[in-house]
Amino acid sequence: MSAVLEFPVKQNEIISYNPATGLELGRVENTSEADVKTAFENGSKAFQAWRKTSFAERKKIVMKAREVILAELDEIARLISDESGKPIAEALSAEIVPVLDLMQYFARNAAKILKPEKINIGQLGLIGRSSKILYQPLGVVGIISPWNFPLAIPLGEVVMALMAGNTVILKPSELTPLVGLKIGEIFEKAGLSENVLRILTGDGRTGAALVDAGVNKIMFTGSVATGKRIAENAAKTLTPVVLELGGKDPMIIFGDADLEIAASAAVWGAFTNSGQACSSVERLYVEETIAEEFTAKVVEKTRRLTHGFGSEAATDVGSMISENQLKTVENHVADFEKSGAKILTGGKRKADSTGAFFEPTVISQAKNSMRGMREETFGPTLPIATFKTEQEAVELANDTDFGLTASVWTNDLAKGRRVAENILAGTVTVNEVLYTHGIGQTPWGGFKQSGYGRTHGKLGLLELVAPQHIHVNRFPLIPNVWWFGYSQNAIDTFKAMARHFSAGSLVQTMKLTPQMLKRLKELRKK
Ligand code: TXE
Repeated sequence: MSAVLEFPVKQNEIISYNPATGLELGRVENTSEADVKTAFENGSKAFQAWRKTSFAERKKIVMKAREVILAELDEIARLISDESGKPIAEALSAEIVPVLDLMQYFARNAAKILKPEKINIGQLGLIGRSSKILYQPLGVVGIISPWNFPLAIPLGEVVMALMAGNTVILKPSELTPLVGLKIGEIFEKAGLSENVLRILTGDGRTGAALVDAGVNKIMFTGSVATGKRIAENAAKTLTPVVLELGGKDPMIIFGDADLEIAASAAVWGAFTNSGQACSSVERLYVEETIAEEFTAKVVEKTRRLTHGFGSEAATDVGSMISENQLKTVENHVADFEKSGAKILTGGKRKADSTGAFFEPTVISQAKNSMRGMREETFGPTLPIATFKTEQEAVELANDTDFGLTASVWTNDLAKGRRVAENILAGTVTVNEVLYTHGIGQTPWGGFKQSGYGRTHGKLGLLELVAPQHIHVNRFPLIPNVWWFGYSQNAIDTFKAMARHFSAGSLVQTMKLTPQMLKRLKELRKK
């Protein structure tokens, strides 16, 4: 790893390393504030033409981009693996497969989801008024993305923003800039002009400049601390933001669950992507009666995992993203030990490794008071605690500042649903774990410190448009009864309206007719 730490970094360039080997993969620009501003101006100009394109034209480009990805499948999977450390298998299963599905879904369905919508305005509709909502594109959308899913997270958001008629500036993580640039290349090959989608590589300063540039929306995925900073800066220009800020996601295992399946799910949910997923299992609560049997299965399955280079086909768990990230995991594990928890397997950096490899680690006797049960670890640890009752399980799960996802395991689906509805998290799965970011059709986002706003699904697409209400009076021949010319008669009319018109019933409204006619006669004289 010394190459990573000792290499001289120039201010205006960023070096991308393979975290498994410490070797340099390439160098990219650390984009300056001035260049961010220019990119924003170009994006704003390009928006004027892009907003007028039809859904069919946008769909054609997105579907072409899918073909480019499919044609370069191996190369793209390898690049993701090299730059992030994750196994090639996961670059395919957790990034490329779901994002290809998201692309076809929004390419085919954005027009339907964003179709102008007529609103039932009740009694006013009977007197010639009509209302509808148009979903207007916002302008330039700024996407600031992390390194843990360097393709799927930004590409999904890029596609949704483009389909909604926006132009986009994407600032990928400084740890995975080459995958970010690849997204630009894919769309360039699909025939999209550079100013409709611009990739600006850079570090946090480039991200901050994008927030300040005047973009019309920021879509951010990353840490709570950076999310708060972005929200604060965006407030100065009233730039709306969507914040996806990670989690401390609980998994609850009831005694009636299939223990073999639940144990496999826990191991995958905690260690896939080396535990660096915002919906990773970060806390596991198992019913006391089965805790011993379940934990033994988890430990056995964890010991069978192949830990190594992501480039090798049989690797289950690859390297972490960086030395910094690994240190957080080391600190949390040390704190677990110090506070009385037991390390059952793993617990240390992989011996003789060239990169940021931390062994998949199972911990028992964890308590909610411990640091590793409260702060996001974002690494390959699975701390296990026990509970006695359903109520206690819910209380333990909700005892956190975060609320991104949670999972409940039981063969009693009524109990599963009941518990799910009592957990404060944006997504709760029953007998499933972690993977729903991969369902592009469903909303993604959190409660509490996990952020606000949604990505994915209809709700995510609606974040990328401005709802515009168009109201029309088709018979502008008579004045409205509530216009000027107030009098006792007007007041009597408004009282009658309060009683009858506002009741939301046609029969009630009809009772108003004589009073209305009296008021209209009065208005005609004024
Ligand atoms: O995140 P940052 P980091 C969590 C996880 C991890 C921690 C730190 O716990 O350990 O965050 O990771 C850009 N204005 N998650 O340091 O700093 C930055 O360049 C504008 C959870 O990587 O939040 C990068 O593109 N932008 C998570 C992006 O923000 C700024 C995924 C994320 O970086 C900026 C990743 C600024 N002032 C980490 N400063 C999830 N929700 O899935 C930085 N950036």
